Amino acid sequence: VIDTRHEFDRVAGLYLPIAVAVVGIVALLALFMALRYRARPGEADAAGRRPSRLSSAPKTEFVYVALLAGIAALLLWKTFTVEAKTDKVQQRAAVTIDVTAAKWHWTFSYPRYGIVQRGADFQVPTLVVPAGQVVHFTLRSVDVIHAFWVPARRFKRDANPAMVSDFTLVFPQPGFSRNGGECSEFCGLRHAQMRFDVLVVSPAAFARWARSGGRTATGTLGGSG
Ligand SMILES: [Cu+2]
Repeated sequence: VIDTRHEFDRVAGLYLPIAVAVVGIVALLALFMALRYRARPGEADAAGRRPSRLSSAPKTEFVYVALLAGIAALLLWKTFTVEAKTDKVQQRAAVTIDVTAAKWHWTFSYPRYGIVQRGADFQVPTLVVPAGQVVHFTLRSVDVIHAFWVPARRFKRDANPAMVSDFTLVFPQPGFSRNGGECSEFCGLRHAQMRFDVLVVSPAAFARWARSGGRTATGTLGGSG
């Protein structure tokens, strides 16, 4: 099973120190140049000297270009590898959830259990999933482009009216997250209210809830918080 949060955090963990190092090196060099080579009053022309416009250090420059190209290649390779890994739809999902986005609410339906968690304007639905198991999602939109976003999973996917999108996610730990999901593609007036709660429960509790046709109150399922 692929933990999207772990995967994306690892990539971010690679980018961050490199970004900090680049900013630091550039800032220090700029400061050093400004201080070391600043024009001193009367210095240049009085002695008949002009600052040289010729500067070349082919070896240093080659090393530095090769280093930058190497870093860029590494980041691209890591990014695309992780993207490919997390985009791969995993087989043998424990449950399939059909997600429908509309202005401005979400609907989660569990076709195998006949359960529909329907949101409405000003009413946030709950996405209920079993912990530690592969959850298969199909994602569609009935009107404009929305985006399904679960920040805790570091996962975001567009909901496009012209096509159905397939993906799998794993939610490792039981727990309840108020407004744990939201629309991340501006979709009109009440875009900001287009959210959903995320309830991750043990597989046993999920099975109980599913068998009850979703009638078990979600508050009793044991997602803490
Ligand atoms: Cu939206």
